[in-house]
Parts: sequence; structure tokens; C-alpha cells
Amino acid sequence: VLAAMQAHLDLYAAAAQRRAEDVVQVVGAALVDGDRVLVAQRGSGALAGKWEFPGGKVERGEPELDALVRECREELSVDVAPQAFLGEVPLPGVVAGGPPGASTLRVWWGRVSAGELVAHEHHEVRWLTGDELEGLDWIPADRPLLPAVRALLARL
Ligand code: 9L3
Ligand code: MG
Repeated sequence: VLAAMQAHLDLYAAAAQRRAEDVVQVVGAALVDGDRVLVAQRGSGALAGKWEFPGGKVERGEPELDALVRECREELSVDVAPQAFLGEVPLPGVVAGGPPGASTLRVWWGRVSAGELVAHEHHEVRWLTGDELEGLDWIPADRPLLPAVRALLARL
């Protein structure tokens, strides 16, 4: 009986581990310059036309901030210096492109440290003040992060 119970527990642990590895995490960057933050309009896919903080999926085993820096290079041609964690929102796995489950969008603020900004994937990018953020047609996931971004811009 004990052996059967142990086998059951092993199976259960293996399944949980697999789920944890399959979950897709997403990072976003609120890039700040003076009293403005960079916002980007998605160019293609299901969320085309919606505004977001640029970023993307963390690769398996990749440190989160490495992913943030990589995504900003890929999407915007700039090097960024992450400054601090701003906030996170739950993101259904089906939205993040992974299996159903607990994905998260985690947003950091940072600064452009080098490079000339080019929108490679986005339809448009804009540098906006805190007051201009609410009026955009945001991805639902990003909107709850706006108060934190506005508070940041107000105290910098
Ligand atoms: N997503 C939501 N808000 C964001 C970002 C960068 C991403 N600020 C969602 C959109 C996609 C998924 O996460 O469903 C993966 O993002 P991407 O790799 O398509 O940019
Ligand atoms: Mg992206």
C-alpha cells in the first residue's frame, strides 16, 4: 500500500513540475524619459491595434530581466537599463500563448541606455505623459498597471 502511495505522489510531483515549466511568463517595460513613458501599439495578431508596454515571453530558464532587455532590443532596437519592478497582473496562459494556467505579466520600469528607437514589430510607438495614458485602447492586462506608471512619472 505504501509503495502504491509513493508512486502516486511521484506522478503527482512530476505533473506539477511539468505544469510549472510549461507556464509562459511575460515581461513588459515601462521606458521612461523625463516626464514621459513609451507606449506601443501592437502591429499584428489577435491584439493588433491595442496599446501595451513593450515586451514579451520569458524563455524557459531565462532570467526575467534578460528577457526584458532582449525583447526591447528585438522590438525597439534599444538597450535598456531596468530600474525597478512596477507591478504584475495575472495573464491567462491562453492569452500569453501557453497552456491554460497561471501566467503573469510583470512590468518593470527602465530607461533607454543606448540606441536609436525603431519600432520593428509595433504599428506605432509614442512617448506620453501620465495624463495621456488612460485614453488609449489598452490590452486589458496592461490597464491595471497604469496607476503605478502614473505614480512613478509623478514622483520622478
Ligand atoms: N502581453 C500583454 N501585455 C504586454 C505584453 C508585452 C504582452 N505588455 C501579452 C500579449 C501576448 C503575450 O503577452 O498574448 C506575449 O506577448 P508577445 O510576445 O506577443 O509580445
Ligand atoms: Mg512583444
